[in-house]
Amino acid sequence: MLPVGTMEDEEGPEYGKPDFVLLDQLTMEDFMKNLQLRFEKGRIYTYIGEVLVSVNPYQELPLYGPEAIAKYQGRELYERPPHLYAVANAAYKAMKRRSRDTCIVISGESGAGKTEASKHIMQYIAAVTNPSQRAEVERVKDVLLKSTCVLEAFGNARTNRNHNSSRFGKYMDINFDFKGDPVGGHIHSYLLEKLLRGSEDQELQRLHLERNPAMALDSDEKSYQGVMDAMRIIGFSPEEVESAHRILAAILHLGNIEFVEAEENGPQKGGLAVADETLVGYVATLTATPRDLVLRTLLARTVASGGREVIEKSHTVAEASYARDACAKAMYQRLFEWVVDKINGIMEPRGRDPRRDGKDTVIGVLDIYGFEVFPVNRNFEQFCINYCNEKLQQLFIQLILKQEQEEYEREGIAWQTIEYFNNATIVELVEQPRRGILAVLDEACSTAGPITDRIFLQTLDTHHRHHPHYSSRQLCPTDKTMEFGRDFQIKHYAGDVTYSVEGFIDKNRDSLFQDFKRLLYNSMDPTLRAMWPDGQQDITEVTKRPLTAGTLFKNSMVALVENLASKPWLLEEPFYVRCIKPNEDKVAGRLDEAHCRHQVEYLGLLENVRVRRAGFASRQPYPRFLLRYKMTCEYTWPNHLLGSDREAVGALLEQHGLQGDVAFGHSKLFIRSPRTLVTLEQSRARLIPIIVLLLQKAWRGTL
Ligand code: AD9
Ligand code: MG
Repeated sequence: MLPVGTMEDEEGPEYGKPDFVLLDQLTMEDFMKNLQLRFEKGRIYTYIGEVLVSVNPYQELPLYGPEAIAKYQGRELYERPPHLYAVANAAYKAMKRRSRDTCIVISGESGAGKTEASKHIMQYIAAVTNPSQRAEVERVKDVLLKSTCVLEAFGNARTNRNHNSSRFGKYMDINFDFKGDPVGGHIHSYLLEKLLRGSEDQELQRLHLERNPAMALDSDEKSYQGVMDAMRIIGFSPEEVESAHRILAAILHLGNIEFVEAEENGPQKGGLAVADETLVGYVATLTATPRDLVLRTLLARTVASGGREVIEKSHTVAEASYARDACAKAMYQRLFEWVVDKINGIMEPRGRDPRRDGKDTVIGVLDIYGFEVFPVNRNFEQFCINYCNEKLQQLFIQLILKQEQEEYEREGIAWQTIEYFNNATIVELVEQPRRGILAVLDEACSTAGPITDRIFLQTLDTHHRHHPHYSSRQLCPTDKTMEFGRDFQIKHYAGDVTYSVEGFIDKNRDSLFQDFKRLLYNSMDPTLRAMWPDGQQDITEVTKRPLTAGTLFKNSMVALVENLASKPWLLEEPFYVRCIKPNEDKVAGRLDEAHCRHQVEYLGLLENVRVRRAGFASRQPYPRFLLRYKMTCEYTWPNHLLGSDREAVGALLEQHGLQGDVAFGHSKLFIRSPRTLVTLEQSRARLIPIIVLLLQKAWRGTL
């Protein structure tokens, strides 16, 4: 267990360096030593400039709560020991100061503490806003906090890497008014795995829906009830909560339905039958649909056979099982999306008029599923998760390593280039048009006639036989970790992962027969019906082939990264939390050196420190710098008479004795250490009350 440090503790030398930038020497050994030392003393947070490195303690530490929050409120980043609250506070202040959108990106592998971090950030923001207790703002804050619990109930699962693993990515925008109070929010969700599948009993237990046909609808289980209560408090109507409950139960019973070949001389005359028809009855009741229609939809599908003629085609046992699973998954997905939409509706900023209220600004918090390497179960969803992490790593590289260095060059600042591994080539391998893995997969899915996973794999092999990050048993016959004709491997930035292609095509195609959609659209339950607008379509209507799961996922990732990259924090203040998982066993207080070293390596943290050390904590265009600090210098207040803004900035810094800590770019000032900014900020803070007083006097004098 870790010693329990208190917030009072100063950052003395015995706690190591609070910022890796301050290390005397920068080797992997020094980095790890500092990380370890701090961790052992209960200091799980350390900066790299404004990037926060966080190690999951796997135990409750007294670092959070109102008292701790008060210590960070309104402070500068470096005034207190490193903390998530400091980052939340810095992002919040940056947004208020500039009236511009900002964003906090939380990354790290599965179980590293991303979701917990995002909750602490939300708690901080909720605690420091709305001092005047406006009812509407209180309502929004309440929904923001409570929605997490509801979304987790629907969207998290127990994996062997994390007992509360996010199976959906979440990008949450919080809207603030000009006072800096939250007035609304919006969640973008990236659901990945449709959880309730035949074998995943644990998921069902999580929702306390046991595989028991006699399951009572009014389950009295506490946490399940807690979720339903939270839904009501947030603003779901009792009917909606009831519907959600029924839909979950229906999905469960649906998943239990088994198919058998009917007896030759039975009523089905040798066709397909369900093993236990009571389950069909449950599903029908719970979905408010006709029982015989449910049965028919399970056993056969309608196909248009030219013109307007429609015929019914009986399933085989395998087809029926596949269709049943597809339906259960789709119902779950629609339910989840409906929950998210509903929360978004409730959090939508109300009655706001930009002319009267000014424009809202936004803080985005990104918490997405972390990189995963499992010994088994290396499936399509994991492939998507890991691709997502490649995209985010790419963004990090772009922002922190590449653009930063490019800007120094552009601004004419002397600079020694720092090498780093750029994962762009892996992102390409996955998403490149035509040859990329997703494109080849789509191609395989659109081919008429039987196409096997094996052919898909062969095509990949042909396209990528020379790719340095791609391999398969065919291409590398000696590598026994892969199986012939089944596996391929990607050398991800975070490690090698072997994927089995089994099921890739099915999961990507993700097709659900129109009959199910129609069945659910015709439900008497208005909530369920509303989830299936596409069930309205007639079978004879020419339908476009829906986008594949892989393409939908890729599009959402591209949109996400574009959205993040469009925020103005881009170069000025990237707020990043890099989470590290200390050991594989989820035990408190143990930091496995090799395990962490690997994460430090692939997260590019050492390179991050190097760029940071060689570089500058802050940069600002000259006019903006002057606007903020001109009152701290007699040559620049109220306006300077010097030749250029650049000269004026020079004079100002000289007066403070800070000229040694900066470099003058073509259009921007680069400030090396954050302390310089703190000094300037303090000087400004001292002067503002005096200036306000003077202005008030002057104003009265002229009256
Ligand atoms: V995944 O990619 O969604 O599978 P996360 O989100 O990175 O993963 P999560 O935040 O869920 O991980 O953390 C995993 C567990 O570590 C939590 O359930 C807590 O038990 C534990 N944890 C994480 N952070 C903290 C912390 N700051 N203090 C105490 C923590 N425990
Ligand atoms: Mg998570």
